[in-house]
Amino acid sequence: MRGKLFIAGLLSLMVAVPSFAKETKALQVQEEISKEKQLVNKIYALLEVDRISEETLLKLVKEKKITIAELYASKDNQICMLTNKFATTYDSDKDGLSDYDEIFKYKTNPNKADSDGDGIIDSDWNERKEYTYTVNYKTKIFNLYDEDSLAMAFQDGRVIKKTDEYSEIELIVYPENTYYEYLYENPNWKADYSGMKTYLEPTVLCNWDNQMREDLINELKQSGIDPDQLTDVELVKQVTAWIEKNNKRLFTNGWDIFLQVENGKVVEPKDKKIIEKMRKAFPTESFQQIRDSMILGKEMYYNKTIGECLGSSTYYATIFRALGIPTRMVAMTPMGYPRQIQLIDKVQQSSYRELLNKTLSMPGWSNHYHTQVYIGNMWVDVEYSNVGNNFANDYFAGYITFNTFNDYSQFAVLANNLWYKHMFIERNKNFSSWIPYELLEAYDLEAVHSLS
Ligand SMILES: [Ca+2]
Ligand SMILES: [Ca+2]
Ligand SMILES: [Ca+2]
Repeated sequence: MRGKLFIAGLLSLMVAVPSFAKETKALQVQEEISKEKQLVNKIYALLEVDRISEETLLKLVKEKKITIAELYASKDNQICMLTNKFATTYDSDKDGLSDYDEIFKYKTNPNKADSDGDGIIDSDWNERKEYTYTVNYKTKIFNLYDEDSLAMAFQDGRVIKKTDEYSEIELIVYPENTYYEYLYENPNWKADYSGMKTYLEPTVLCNWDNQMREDLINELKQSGIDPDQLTDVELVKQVTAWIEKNNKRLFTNGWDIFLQVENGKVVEPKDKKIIEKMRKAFPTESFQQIRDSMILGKEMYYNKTIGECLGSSTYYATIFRALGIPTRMVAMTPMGYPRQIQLIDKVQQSSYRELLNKTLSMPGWSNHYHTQVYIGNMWVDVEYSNVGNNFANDYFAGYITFNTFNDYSQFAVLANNLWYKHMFIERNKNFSSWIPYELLEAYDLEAVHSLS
């Protein structure tokens, strides 16, 4: 698929008015294509069997006949898609960083445990920052995070202090990562992912059923989207665009973050402040109407409405799980708030500082939810119809990814206990404002080496 794109690009260059620069560029493109082709040929020549598979590729890597970096450099959809299955956990040089992360996130050498030869291993917290630009910060948050979720495509995180009431965490953001530069497509996704039941089965909020699945597939087919004919990547791209086009997004005033679940059902809020928030957005509707238009996935689907970020991620998860694409939800929070803006003066790169300025300037308390879908044999962030979003962009730069969950009802308990209490009942003295997060320090670092 990529090969074809490259050839199309080359043809358009060749018919254009010839100039030295264009010829040079065309030559480079041609060289790249032949390098990719040579790698594909090399990989197939090394195979002892006819069929290429995860196992045959991994065997070649283990026998050191080929490297994972070379497998990706082939840019061949099938080879790369199968490589995704093991490269995110396989560590060729045993330095504690996966090959995938070294190639696409840290830009260190995936085949050398100590890339710069200074005696310190690549996985060292500071050493891993030497081959790419990073933004570093320390933030104080409530204990709503999951430590494993702090390491994401564009971020690393570690807890530096934990008390019963709050934690201080240290984050490294890698804005120049190329994690999702190419999304490799799995045509056999339905069978391959069917075992990932945790991320497919209906939950309290993502409450799809067989009838809904049938109706959804019929409706998609009428719009020219046939899930049986598309790869996982194509399906997600087309369905996200379809969702955004066909649903009315509702303003929630943030009451949904504090939703209450009893015996597996979303119940009417009893708290005055939450009712007040809810009524500001929906002055006359019944609770059932409100719940069905912005909280529950199946009901949103039939009502053709969608909530804000939380309702949207629930909706996306409901739709994709019904179709057989494993989906999970992700929670983010800003690193600080407007009165802390002077703390980002230490970020030297002006373009990134401006991005952080936008995040921190947003008044009041803020948070964000999005989804991750399993496509091309890996978890990929989806922000509305932006498939493969890296979040180091002009809106989410400075947001911390801190938790991943299967259904918001699991997380709502924590939100009610910790956030709500601090914001509305009794302020926790460890925080200097009613906002439940606080920036402590921020600075950036340029790469000191480059892999050439
Ligand atoms: Ca490694
Ligand atoms: Ca390494
Ligand atoms: Ca080193």
